[in-house]
Parts: sequence; C-alpha cells; structure tokens
Amino acid sequence: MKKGIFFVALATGILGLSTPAWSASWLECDGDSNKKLRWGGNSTSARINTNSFTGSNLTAVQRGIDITNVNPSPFSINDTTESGGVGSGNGQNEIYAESISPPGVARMRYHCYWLFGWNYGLDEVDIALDSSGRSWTSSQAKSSNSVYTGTRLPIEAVIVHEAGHYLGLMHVNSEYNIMGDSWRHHHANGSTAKSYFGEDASHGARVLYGSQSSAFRDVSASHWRRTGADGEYSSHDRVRMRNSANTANLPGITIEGEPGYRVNRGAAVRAEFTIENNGKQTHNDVTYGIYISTNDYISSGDLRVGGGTFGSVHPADVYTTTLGVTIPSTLNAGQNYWLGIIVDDNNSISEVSGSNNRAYIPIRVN
Ligand SMILES: [Ca+2]
Ligand SMILES: [Ca+2]
Ligand SMILES: [Ca+2]
Ligand SMILES: [Ca+2]
Ligand SMILES: [Zn+2]
Repeated sequence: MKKGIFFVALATGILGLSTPAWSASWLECDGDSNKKLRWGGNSTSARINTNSFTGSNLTAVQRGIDITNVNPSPFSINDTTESGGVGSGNGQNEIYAESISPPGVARMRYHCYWLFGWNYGLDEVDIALDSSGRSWTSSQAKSSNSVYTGTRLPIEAVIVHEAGHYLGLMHVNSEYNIMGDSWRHHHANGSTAKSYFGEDASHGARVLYGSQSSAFRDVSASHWRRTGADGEYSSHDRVRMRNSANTANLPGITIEGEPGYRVNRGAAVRAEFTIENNGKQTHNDVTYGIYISTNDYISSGDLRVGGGTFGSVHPADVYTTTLGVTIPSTLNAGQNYWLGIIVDDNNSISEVSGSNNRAYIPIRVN
C-alpha cells in the first residue's frame, strides 16, 4: 500500500498502532516507531465549511480547535472558513457536516511507502459531524449537555476529539482521555462544563511533534474518571465519595440532576478526583485544598476543610485518587453542599490556565 485513507476505527495495510506504557496512541509506517504518521511541519490549516456551520455552531467548532491548540507541543491548527466544496481527497483539510452514522469522524489520508527510502506522513485530514438530525449544542452550559442536565451533544467535545485525530492521535482505552469517551471529559465548575485536550492527548502531541520551547505549565482537576474500556475507547463516569477505608461508595443521591452522595456530619470520608498535568514537565509538591461550597461553583472563598500535597504529578500519567477529609459537624443537616478541590491552591505554579484547577462532587449532609 502506497497511499491510504484511515477512517478512524479501521486498522489497515502496513500501518502499526503503537501501544506504549503511557497510553497515547498514533500510527506508525512499517510498524516502525521511528516512522510516526504526522504532519511534516508544526502547523496546517483547516477550512471550516460555512455551508455546514454558521453563527454559534461555527463559534463552537472554532472553540474546539482553539482548545486543541492549547497543548504543550509546538503544533497548531490554523482554522479558516470557506463556503466551497468539500470532500476527502481534494487536497484540503476541511471541517463540515454530512449524514454519517457516528456523531463524528476523522478521515485521515496518509502516505507510507518505500522508494529508495521510506516516505511517510499525513496528507489530508477531514473532520465530519453528523447532520442527520442529531441534537447538537453549541453551548458549554451543563443545562444543554446530555451528560449533565441537558439533552444535547456538545459540538465542542466532538471537535476536540476529532482534532486529536487531525494531529495524528488514535483512540486510547487504557486511560481517562479525550481520545476515548470524549462526551465525559470535562472541566466543570458552576453552570459550565468545558471540553479539554487533557494529559494523554497532550503527551501524544509531544511524542509526535516534540515539546514547545516556551514554558507550558498546567495542572487541572476533573470530576470524571476512567471506569473501563469500550472497544478502542476508554469508558468514563463521575468520581465518587468513598468511605474512610476506601472499600465502598457512600449512599448515592441525585442532587440538582447530578450524581451526589449522602455524608454524615463529622464523618471521615474519601473524595475521589482526577488530577492531570497537561504540560511538559513533572510538577513536584503540588498543593491542593478541599472546600465545602453552598453551590456548584468552587472558589477559594469557599470553606477550606482539608488539603495536602501531591508529591509528584507526571505529564504523561493521569492520576485519579481518593483524598481523605472530615465533613465538618457545623454543616446544616438536610442541606445540599458541593465538596470541591482546588489544585495548586497556593498558586505556586505559573500556569497557562488556573481556572481548570477546580472540580466538585455534590453532597447531601445528614
Ligand atoms: Ca473546500
Ligand atoms: Ca478534504
Ligand atoms: Ca497518559
Ligand atoms: Ca490549571
Ligand atoms: Zn475517534
């Protein structure tokens, strides 16, 4: 096979799929780790089709690309708009809508052949979103998003996933990551849930394109975690409140449409959160605080009830863990609260984004 097209999910030809210890995945020509399929340079353009996306939908597609571009590699996608024709094999990288069976697909065209030496690389990637009446939302509001209290699929989430393919990344099922269940891969605080590229795809981008020379530091917290594998995709669900021995979940209860837990005043419990390092270097002695909030927006103004230090947060390894905390006996019985985490709560890391350091679990106090 000299040239090929990879409809993501189909393995073919002389390509190999890497399965390294730190998860992130890509295609390799001739099964050789020195021949990774990537773009030749550190930037390519993508044409967002304005016959497919206008207004807030266009903005959501652009936002998805912008989110992907915030990663520690030097690679970036330059998005433009056009109203012309679209198709796979027309030499243009395009983002458009058409009737397809999955919500989204990336069509990756590549070359991989030997002619007095190996030639390999990505040639064209198109991203298509299904136009056959699926309920999309351009919003980041939890009240729109079907994995929170809404009924719709966020355009932003599928674009961030497909843009990972655009870089050359493939599906990963062994870690919490955007190249798995991208519908459940958010930074949520207050009324919004934002999709993000995350540790594993950021690491994959660094494997393919190297690390950018400028400082790129970003730790973050999420209330999603990996629960298993569904084919090529990781399965994700919400983090949990556990008993003090970490042997069982606390009793569950739905709070304002989201999964919460019943906790007793004065009880020692363990709160689960996913901590990520989306940057290019290990961070040591990263502080965190545990907070109690009277609403779903976690801020440093909330009641700080515990905290500690993560000895080391690795930039290639997602860290989902439980943290011990005692529920204050001063809280009101029968009231809903939100137990939150703020990572780097002493603000010692100079970060690309500090707003993604917070996550919450709803609780009902007995
Ligand atoms: Ca075109
Ligand atoms: Ca095309
Ligand atoms: Ca990883
Ligand atoms: Ca951060
Ligand atoms: Zn995919």
